[in-house]
Parts: sequence; C-alpha cells; structure tokens
Amino acid sequence: MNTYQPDSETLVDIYRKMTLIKQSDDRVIGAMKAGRMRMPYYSARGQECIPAAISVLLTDEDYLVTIYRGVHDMLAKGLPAKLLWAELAGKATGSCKGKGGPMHLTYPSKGCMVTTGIVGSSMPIACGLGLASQLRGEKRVTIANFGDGASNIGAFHESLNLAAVWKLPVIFVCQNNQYAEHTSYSKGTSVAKISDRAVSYCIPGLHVDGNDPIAMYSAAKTAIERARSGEGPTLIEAMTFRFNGHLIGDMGEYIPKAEYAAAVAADPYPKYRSWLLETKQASEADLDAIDLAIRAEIDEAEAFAMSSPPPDAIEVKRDVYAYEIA
Ligand SMILES: Cc1ncc(C[n+]2csc(CCOP(=O)(O)OP(=O)(O)O)c2C)c(N)n1
Ligand SMILES: [Mg+2]
Repeated sequence: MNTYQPDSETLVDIYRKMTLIKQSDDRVIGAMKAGRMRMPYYSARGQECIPAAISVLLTDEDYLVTIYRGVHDMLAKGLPAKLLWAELAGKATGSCKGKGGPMHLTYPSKGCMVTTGIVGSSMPIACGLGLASQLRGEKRVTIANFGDGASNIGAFHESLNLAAVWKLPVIFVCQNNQYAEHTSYSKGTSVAKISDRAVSYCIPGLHVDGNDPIAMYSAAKTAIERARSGEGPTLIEAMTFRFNGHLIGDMGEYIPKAEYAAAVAADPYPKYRSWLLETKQASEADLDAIDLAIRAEIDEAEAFAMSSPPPDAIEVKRDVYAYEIA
C-alpha cells in the first residue's frame, strides 16, 4: 500500500465530513433521549474517519452500499442532512418519503444506493452494481461497507470470490469496530485479521487504522485506483470502535471498562482536530467556522424534520412494485 499525503484542502474536507457526522449523531441521540424521535438507531460515533477519508476520493457517479450502521457513510457521500433527518423522523419529506427510516436510506443522485439491515447483504449487492458498471464500460467504483461480524457470513466469501474472478470494481470496506451485537471479535472470528482472508481470493487485503485519516485515505486511494484501472477488488479492514453500543439503549455492560476507556481516549475526532492545528493545516478560526456552519446545518435539518408532515396513508402502497396498486 502506498502512503499518500493529502493537501490541506482535502484534509480540511475530511474534517468537515467528520464534523457533520459527529454533530448529526450527537444531536440525533439528544433528540431521542428527549423523546422527540423514536427509532432503532445504530450510532457510528467513533467510526467517522472511515467514510470521511474514503468519500473525498469519490465522485457522485461512484456507488455506495452500506448497512444499518451507515448514516455516517451516507452523510459523507452526500445525502443531505435535511433529508436524512426527515427520514429518521419518518416524515414525508425524507429521502425515502419517511418509509425507509434509519435502516433503509437511499439517495441515488449522489450514488448512495442502498442501506441494508441483513448482515452480509451489502457485498453481493455491491458486486451487482460493480458488474453493471463493468458491462457498461463506466469508470465508477462501488464501495461496499460491512462490519467485522459480517465477514463470517457466507455472502462475504461468495462476494470476494466472484469479485476476484470477474475483476469487479468493488472496494470491500470492513469497518471492524470489534463487536458484533454483544459478541467481541475474538469470540466469533477465526482469524486475527479479517484482511488476511483476502489471500484466499488472491486479492489485496489492507489492514489499516480506521481512526487515522491519512492511513485511511492512503488505503482507499490505493484500492480505488486499482478498481478504476480495471485490476479488480480490494479488501480493506479499517480498525475502529463504536462508542454508543450496538444500538441506542444498549448500555454496553459486556464491554470491559478498560477497553472502552482506551477506545474513547483514542477518539479520532478531537485527535484529528488537534493534529490539523499542530501541523498548521488549518487555523482554529477555520475549524471553528466549520463547526458553526455545521451546527447551523443540523439546526435547519432538525427544524425541517420536526415541522414536516407524516406520510399520507396511501404511501403504504406506493414504491412497492414497479406499477402502482389501485
Ligand atoms: C443475516 C442476519 N443475521 C443476524 C442479524 C442480526 N444482527 C443485526 S446486527 C448484527 C451484528 C453485526 O455485527 P457487525 O457485522 O460487526 O456490524 P456492526 O453492527 O458492528 O457495525 C446481527 C447479528 C441480521 N440483521 N441479519
Ligand atoms: Mg462490528
């Protein structure tokens, strides 16, 4: 894997995306605790660096497939915060007219194709999208996100095999947050590193610190360039941690206290902000301005979601089949 040094503009763009993800997540949880929103919400707080660093390398043409814990992936790829919030609140103005909710987000105009709730299913879908772009002679790549637990599902192995045989332009991004629901990594996975599984399919397997923006950017750039040039897929294992348990309401009693404390001490968000300042990639005023602009964007998103109407009952029958049921 090559190491790339992104320019200051790109580094600040990564920060902007991480801030959007973090602030949106904090505010969603606040709204849930205050009783203003009710849903099964799988927070990706702690994992924001991964999609932020990948998405600065993508265009709107590139495809994204993600999982229920994928709001961070969708925001980084370009799903507007207003449409996300209205969707989370189940409102008619949401990206899926309030019918998808947090586990079924899509926004195809920015390449945000599917969010799935079935563990492992993002990967075969990504292979289908990759095959479509290959057959059409397009240059787009598909990012397939999934968790560490999903790497033990048959669909992971089938997808890596097929993508390798057909040299599909797919980047498999395993966001290894070290837990699958309440089961710790070593209790459910046979290998020390998921990236080692790439060997079985004769494709590159990159093991990377998913909380390090430059390492993450370098891995993503290496894999994306390989896919765009027709050489085929790459498996990236991005090491990270989820700070808010499996879903909101999970109190995390099964996580050893020292392990949790160490993960929080390595929180990528404040660490990256300090690094940008120390290395003079940006000034405090620049970053404060980004923080404030995003706060205003989330204020607007929340107000829009709260003031929007619920979907009409007739919507239950719409968008289910290619034709409309009378
Ligand atoms: C096929 C299938 N089996 C089981 C479940 C229940 N389930 C939902 S999330 C999850 C854990 C997945 O863990 P991981 O892949 O590590 O992703 P994470 O939630 O940590 O991001 C399980 C078992 C499911 N949704 N789909
Ligand atoms: Mg996991």
